[in-house]
Amino acid sequence: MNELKNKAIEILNANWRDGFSIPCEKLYPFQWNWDSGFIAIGFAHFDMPKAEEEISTLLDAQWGNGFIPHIVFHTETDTYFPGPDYFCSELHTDASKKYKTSGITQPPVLGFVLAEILRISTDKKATLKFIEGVIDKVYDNHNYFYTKRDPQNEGLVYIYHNWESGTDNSPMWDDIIHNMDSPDYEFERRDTTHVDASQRPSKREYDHYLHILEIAKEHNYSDEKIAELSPFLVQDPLFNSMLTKSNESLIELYTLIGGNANKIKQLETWQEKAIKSFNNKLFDEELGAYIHYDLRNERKIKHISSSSFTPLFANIPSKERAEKLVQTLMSRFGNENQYLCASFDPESELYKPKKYWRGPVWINLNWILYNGLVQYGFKDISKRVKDDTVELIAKNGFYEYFDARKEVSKGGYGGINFSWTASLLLDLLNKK
Ligand code: 2M8
Repeated sequence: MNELKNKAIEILNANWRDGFSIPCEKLYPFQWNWDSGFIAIGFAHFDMPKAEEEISTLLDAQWGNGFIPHIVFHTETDTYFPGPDYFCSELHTDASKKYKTSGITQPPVLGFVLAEILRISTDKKATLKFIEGVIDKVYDNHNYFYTKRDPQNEGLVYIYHNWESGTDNSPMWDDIIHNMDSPDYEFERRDTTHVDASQRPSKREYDHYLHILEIAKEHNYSDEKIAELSPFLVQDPLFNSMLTKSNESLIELYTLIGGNANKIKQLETWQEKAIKSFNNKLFDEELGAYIHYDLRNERKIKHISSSSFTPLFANIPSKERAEKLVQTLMSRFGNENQYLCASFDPESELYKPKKYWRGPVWINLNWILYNGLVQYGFKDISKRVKDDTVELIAKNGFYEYFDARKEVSKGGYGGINFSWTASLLLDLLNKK
């Protein structure tokens, strides 16, 4: 175990740049939003100043309206597409003046990341002081989501791009994406020069991804116009679980800090509405799981993925519903020949065990699942998620994603020495 821990620390140190971390060499050369949150949790175990700097640097790129971009382009390099010249964040009047950024966001993890680093900290007073200095920015981000991304005032926010979900090419998006009449754009991909193209999204899929961005750019990233016109408008249970968990953490942290009654009240109002709508709208009795909702076409997306179980982490289901959810998890994903947890339903014909978010196991989703299961008292299954996670990494290395099939001997794919794989393994190994 110590060997694995040391390797994880070595990777995090190697991926550290001046004030932030890259997800991994070559493939992802900038700072990514939710990666940074997960990375900070790892650093908190051995280098708290870096954990704090990671978070501060990301928040430094926050836009005037509270929006936090999914990529901060700190350095000049043309090894990633789409880069700063494609995104043109300056089109939005509130965009960061200090950094070039993307114009889409990612799952809002920072609220619970602050609570996690406080849990890990051996100097709670100092860490709470740091949190006091940044917490309002995270609150402003939540305020952005609830005021700009919830057109029907439901307590559930939408994402307008599959890259905002973090689960980029999940089969969840297939119907929406393939019904789009996107142009055949000319552009030079960089990802497929770094990793096996068969594990990454196709050229046609990238056309669709760019098409959604073209519409947003045409309207200077206006939230109102995007809500009106974007062909992709989805309420995602993973994204909303991260926001809901972060609400819970912000309430806890503001209470510890003291003197923020109005903000706590507002967070409680958002939280109450979110949990209610989550359970009324996003739980599908027939599937026995939380689902994605296509807000543009007003219809449920009837598939199950690892995202379907993330509401456990945000304390959304009742005890009874949690039982049902876990039964679904184990009957579909928990076969003895499979590691937990495939990113897409292994029983679906759309499942692809080697292809990015269409099947492989991802360590950040396992970490979320593990913590959710622990919260609800599912001891044996949470232990299995942890053991499977450790085994996958010990057997294959610190990859970006992993084959869920146990019979595959070399099952690590995508980028190598991947930051959140290292960081979250470190956290899991340090947990009782
Ligand atoms: C992947 O996404 C980026 C776009 O944001 C890409 O494919 O180029 C996803 O796995 C995403 O969740 C992750 O944050 C990012 C960096 O690790 O890579």
